[in-house]
Amino acid sequence: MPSTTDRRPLQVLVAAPRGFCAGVDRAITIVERALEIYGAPVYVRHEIVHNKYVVDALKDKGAIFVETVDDVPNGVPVVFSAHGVPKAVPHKAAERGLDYIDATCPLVSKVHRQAERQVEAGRHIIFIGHRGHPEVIGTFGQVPEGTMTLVETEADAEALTVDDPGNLAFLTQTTLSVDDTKAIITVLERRFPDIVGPRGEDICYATSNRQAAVKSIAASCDLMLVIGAPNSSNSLRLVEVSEREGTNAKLVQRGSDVELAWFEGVGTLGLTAGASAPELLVREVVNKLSDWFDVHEEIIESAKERMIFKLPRSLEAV
Ligand code: 0CM
Ligand code: SF4
Repeated sequence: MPSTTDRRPLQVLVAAPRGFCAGVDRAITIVERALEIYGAPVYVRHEIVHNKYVVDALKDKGAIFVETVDDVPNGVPVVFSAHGVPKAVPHKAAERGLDYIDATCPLVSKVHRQAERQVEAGRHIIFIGHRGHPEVIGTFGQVPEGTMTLVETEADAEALTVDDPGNLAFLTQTTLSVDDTKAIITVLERRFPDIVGPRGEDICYATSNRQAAVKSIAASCDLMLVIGAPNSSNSLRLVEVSEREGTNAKLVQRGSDVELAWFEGVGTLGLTAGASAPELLVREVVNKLSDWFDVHEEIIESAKERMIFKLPRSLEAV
């Protein structure tokens, strides 16, 4: 480690907003409250949010993570993750007589309700999202099979064929790239002028604010570090946003992932965190950088966030 006198300066522009959103905060609190109320173990279907540190911390408190309700023993409560679940999942839990608590982010649930409404209105839904992502699986699971078609790219939207072009609606995953989604919607609206959709899209406030914050600092940075997990859609989008602004970006899960070799020629570093990454990991990365550099931190705030989501009534009342 260089001594305090020979460390060279490193300017660190810390994006704001970054890190936890209201949906993640709520989902983690739900698991913690469930552990207090029921006692350990509490089962959680899928990572409550896509962050290993968060998941490991809850494991230490007595949470057990599984991918299917089939793996939850009788008589223990189960929490559904922030990303949402197909309708079949709570049905199955109810059939088994399990106590379940739904930690689906209210902004994801809003998309679920929109999907139901559009199908009730007789429209076929074009859903913009990433194949295989749990949120996409959950939203598809709100409507009967065959009533929703996935579109991932502009090319998909160009190639799409539909039976009834006058009776279409579009919806989106909450954690997409704002720019890519706009481009896909433009193609859909050009090809199917009668298509209806939400105002703008369903990308959530946290996703768009974090992307805007990265955009506002990227041009001033020689490198961007995004703290987040490789399976975190909103975190991956932050890497893309930075790279499209011409600034090389690296996704890191925590301080120990950061490599000194990345900093050759880097005078200004951008730093942000996905919606599922705790601030503690941002501090960990800054501390790691301080081992090598004389760090000058500056917070660049592009928006204020005051969103808070209520807990489910069953947990609030106890
Ligand atoms: O959807 P994504 O992969 O970005 O999930 P995450 O757990 O990283 O972030 C929070 C959420 C949701 C829904
Ligand atoms: Fe909800 Fe957006 Fe946070 Fe996902 S990223 S939990 S949709 S607020």
